[in-house]
Amino acid sequence: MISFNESRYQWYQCNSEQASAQPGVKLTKFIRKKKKKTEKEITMGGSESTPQTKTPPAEFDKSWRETPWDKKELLEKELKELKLSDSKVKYIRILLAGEVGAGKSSFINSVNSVFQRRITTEALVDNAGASGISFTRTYSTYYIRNGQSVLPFVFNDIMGLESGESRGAHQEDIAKAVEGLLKEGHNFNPTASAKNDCKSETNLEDLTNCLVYVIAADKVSMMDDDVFRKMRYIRQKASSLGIPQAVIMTRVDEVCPLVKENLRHIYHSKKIKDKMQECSNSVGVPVSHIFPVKNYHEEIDTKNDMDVLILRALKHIVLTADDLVYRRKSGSEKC
Ligand SMILES: Nc1nc2c(ncn2[C@@H]2O[C@H](COP(=O)(O)OP(=O)(O)OP(=O)(O)O)[C@@H](O)[C@H]2O)c(=O)[nH]1
Ligand SMILES: [Mg+2]
Repeated sequence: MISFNESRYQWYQCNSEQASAQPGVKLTKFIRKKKKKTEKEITMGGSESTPQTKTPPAEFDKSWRETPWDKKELLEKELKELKLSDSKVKYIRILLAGEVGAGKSSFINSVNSVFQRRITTEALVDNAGASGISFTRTYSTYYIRNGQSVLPFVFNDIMGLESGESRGAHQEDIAKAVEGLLKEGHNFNPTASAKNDCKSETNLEDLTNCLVYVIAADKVSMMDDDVFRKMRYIRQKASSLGIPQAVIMTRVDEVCPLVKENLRHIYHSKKIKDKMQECSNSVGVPVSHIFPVKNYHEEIDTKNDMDVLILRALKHIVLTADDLVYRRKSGSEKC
């Protein structure tokens, strides 16, 4: 049996086509109109038997986070022209960690696709959810091309985390990667940590500047405690080194039909906000550092709204990472 709340949410979902054709102000009007009608039904004892209490709406009237939908070019320009705080640092290194099939490799491809303005698949992707075994097995650095040069930030893709001691990436290996001690090309072995593939000391180029947890919105509720325990272990390591952290919440299209129809509803969707809160509670990263995105996964051309969400997230990540570059530079100057 479905509850009144559920049936009402489904009702909104069913009407999402009508709403999605009219984002922004029109969406607000649409919700208000439907809300009035439903409230009237409640007071008149209309369509449902005798509900006594008002239920909160499934969508927010107003977008709760400003999003520069029409400023893609500006975001892109800011990132392309970014000057790092320390001229000795060539790249900001962004390490992606998360459960198997969360969309880590897809996020790297999506960022690259935004800048190339075409769909790219350098980091190989698989429908890992089906097998439950990580498709990415090697520790690799991905550069983002900008014409003949490369942009000043790179991504490190790693094997996904799984529950169980001898499954998925070893938490110690990821901790080593956070410290910049894991050798490029390391092949992850779930049953043994990477002692032989570790450097004894790190250099400026290899240090991680931002740790990004990639979490799938449609899977966060089902994630095993063991995976969160491993994430917290890595988080402790990163925090002890002062490394900033953020969450990329992928697969938003899989949890909210309104968002699937039109990405501009993302910060109107209560479901998406609930999922962001769930990520925050589970990993410990505040909601202000959580960015919902839809990765390129079935498209054949890039799209403005997908690009804007990806670039907005990336800008936050790169700028907080550059703060660390600045702190490290000022720290070494004082020594
Ligand atoms: N619908 C949807 N599917 C996505 C999204 N992001 C990734 N996927 C799909 O999710 C599956 C897993 O994506 P990957 O990028 O391989 O995930 P991963 O975290 O790199 O996985 P491992 O390397 O196996 O640990 C693929 O089938 C992707 O196409 C998204 O935003 N929306
Ligand atoms: Mg992968």
